[in-house]
Amino acid sequence: TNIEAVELRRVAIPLASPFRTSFSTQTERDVLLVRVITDQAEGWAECVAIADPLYSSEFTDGAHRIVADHLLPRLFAADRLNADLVAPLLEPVRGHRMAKAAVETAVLDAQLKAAGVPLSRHLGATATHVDSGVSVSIYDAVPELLDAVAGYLDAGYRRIKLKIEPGWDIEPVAAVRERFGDDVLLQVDANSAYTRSDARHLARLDAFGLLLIEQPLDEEDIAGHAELARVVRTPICLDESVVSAQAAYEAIRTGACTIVNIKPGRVGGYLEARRVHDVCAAAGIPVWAGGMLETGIGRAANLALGGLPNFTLPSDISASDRYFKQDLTEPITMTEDGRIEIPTGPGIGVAPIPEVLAELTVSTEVLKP
Ligand code: OSB
Ligand code: MG
Repeated sequence: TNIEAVELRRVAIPLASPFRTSFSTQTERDVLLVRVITDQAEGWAECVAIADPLYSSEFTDGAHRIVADHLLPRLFAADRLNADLVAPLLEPVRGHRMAKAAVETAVLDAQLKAAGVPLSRHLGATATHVDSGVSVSIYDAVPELLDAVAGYLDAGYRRIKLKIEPGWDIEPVAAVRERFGDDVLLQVDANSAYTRSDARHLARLDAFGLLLIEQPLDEEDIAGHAELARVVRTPICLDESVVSAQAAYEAIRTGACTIVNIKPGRVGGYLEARRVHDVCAAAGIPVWAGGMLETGIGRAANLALGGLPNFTLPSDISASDRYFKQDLTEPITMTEDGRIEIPTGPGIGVAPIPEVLAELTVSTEVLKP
C-alpha cells in the first residue's frame, strides 16, 4: 500500500448530556479524525485523546501536532506500508500511544477495506454481538442519578458503571442497589481519584456486590493497587495503568488487578490491544471493552475487538444516542436486550456521513508524502 495523502480533521461534536468524572466535566468532544488515502482505498480512525490532559498525559491538540510533525513523516518515508509495519516505524517516538493508535488504525482500515476483510475477522473475533453497558456520569444529587440509571435500565443496558470520586461513592452505590436491587450488574470507576490511605474507605464498597472497582489509584501506582487488593475484596480492574501488553503482564503478575479494561487508544492500537487480550487470557484474567466517548468511527472498531473470546464482561460500548444527538456515522444501535452487533463490512465497517462531517468539522489539514 502507498499512502497518497492523509487528512487530519478536527471535529467538535456536542454530547447529548454532560459527562462528569473525577477529572472533568465534558459537554462536547474535541475529536481528531485521521483519514488515510491510499492507491487502493481510504481508511478512517478516531484519536481517543480528549481536549485536556486530565485522563492521561495526551490531549487532542498535542496528538494532532505529534501525528502531523512526527508520526506521518516516518510513515511517508517507508515504502510498501502495511498496518503491521506502523508500530515498528513509530517505535522511536516515545509515548503518544493514542496518536499512534489513530494512525495505525487508519492504515489498517484502508488495508482491510481494500482487501474486503472486516476488522473483527482480522483480529480473530468469535462473537457476533457485544454486551452493552453504560458508564454513568457523576451527578449533583442522588435523585438525578437514579433517574438516569432508570432510563438506562429501561433502554436495556446490561450493566451499569458509576463514576465515583471522594464524596460520591458509598452513597450513590447504596442508593442504586436500594432502588434497583441486587441483580443489576454494577461496577464503579474512580479514574485514579483515591490514594493508598483510602483502602479502608474503599473496602466499604465490598458490601454492595460490585463486579469490580476500576482504577482507584494513580496510573503509575501498580504496587498501591496490589496493596489495596489485599484489603478490598471487590476485584480491582485497571484502566489507565495498562498502557501496553507488558504493563498488563506486570500488573497481573504483581497482583495489582484481576480484571483489565482494554482501550486500544490507550495501548497504541488494535494490534497491541489484541496482545493485551492474549496476555490476560493466558493468565486467566477476564477483560472488557472500555470506551472514551468515541463517535461511531471509534466505537465500530472497538466492537470488532470486543468480539474476541476473552471479552467476557459487559462493555462500556453504548448506543450512539447515549452520547450524541447526531453521530458522525449511521447510528450504532442496541437491541432491546442490551447487545450491539459487531459491524460486518470491510475494515471498521463504517465511515462518516459526509454532510454531518462537513457540518461538525472545525479544521482540515492535508499532508502528503
Ligand atoms: O475511564 O473509562 C473511562 C470516558 C472518557 C474517559 C475515560 C473513561 C470514560 C468512560 C466512558 O468511562 C466510556 C464510554 O462510554 O465510552
Ligand atoms: Mg476507566
